Amino acid sequence: MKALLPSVLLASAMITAAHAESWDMPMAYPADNYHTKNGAAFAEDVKTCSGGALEITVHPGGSLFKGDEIKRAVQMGEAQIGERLLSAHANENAIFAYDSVPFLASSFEASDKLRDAAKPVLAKVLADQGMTLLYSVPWPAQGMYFDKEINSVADMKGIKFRAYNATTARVAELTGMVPTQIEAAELKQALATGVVAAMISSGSTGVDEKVWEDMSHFYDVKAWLPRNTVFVNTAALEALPKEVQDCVISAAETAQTRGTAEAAALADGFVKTLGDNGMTIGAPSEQLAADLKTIGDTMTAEWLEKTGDDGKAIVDAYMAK
Ligand code: PCA
Repeated sequence: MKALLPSVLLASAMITAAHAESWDMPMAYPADNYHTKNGAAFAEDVKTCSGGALEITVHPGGSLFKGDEIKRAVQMGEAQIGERLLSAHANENAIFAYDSVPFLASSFEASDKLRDAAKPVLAKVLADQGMTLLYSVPWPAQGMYFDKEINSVADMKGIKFRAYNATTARVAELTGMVPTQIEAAELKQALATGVVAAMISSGSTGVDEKVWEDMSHFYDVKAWLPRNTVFVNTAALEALPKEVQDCVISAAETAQTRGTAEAAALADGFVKTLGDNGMTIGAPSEQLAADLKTIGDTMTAEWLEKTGDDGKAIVDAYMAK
């Protein structure tokens, strides 16, 4: 009888392996971006803590679903889990732009507080769409890129501007620029062909896309820190054994901490790399800073108006932290 035991164990291990779940995790940014590497590390952690019962395959660079398709794909269960810049879906629900309210939270520390303040509302909005919020990681503070010196909003008139969400498109409108929404995966091409000549983004994306080949000036205005958010189809999560669900949740917590630390550690180096490659790096002129502050105030009021009680709850909870 005793001798049978190991083979029984072996058989049950084989059954587990045979029933290993495979999930696809579409991501929109390049494989060597820290968000994507963090997602890959999360997938590794899940494999380990689930004892191989759940394998997550990361698909970087919009290769499985393009950035603007990822949220819907997860909602529909075409992918079980995914990462998305949720603020790009603010036209559907302005709450998704909580991380892009100009000058509300413009340091990593403030951004973490805002994330925690927004968590209950954001989790509910996603839950109502059949998705579970797992973790989010900030981009470094957003600066403005141009192909010439800019000292005021008046200097921006007519510039073709790459937007990545409704907030950036609104900045363009309020500054007299002409916005076109373009995913990071298509950004290089759009710059090279002159479709756009300016944008708001972090040093991270500037370095990923070697934007010094097409733009010359970076103004570190620290407008906000947008986030990439990882969420899972709730039915897919709940179909897992309880211990595997717990493993996903705890690996997500680890990923959020690791990714946030990584973003903070890398931020200054990205801006330095822009300079090393010939870009002029500067703080905005007094006039430009004042102009942007006025625009920021307008946009904050617009966001609060659109989001009503939910937006107010987020800002109140944030201010109380
Ligand atoms: N990079 C992303 C979003 C914000 C950022 O810093 C992008 O430009 O698409």
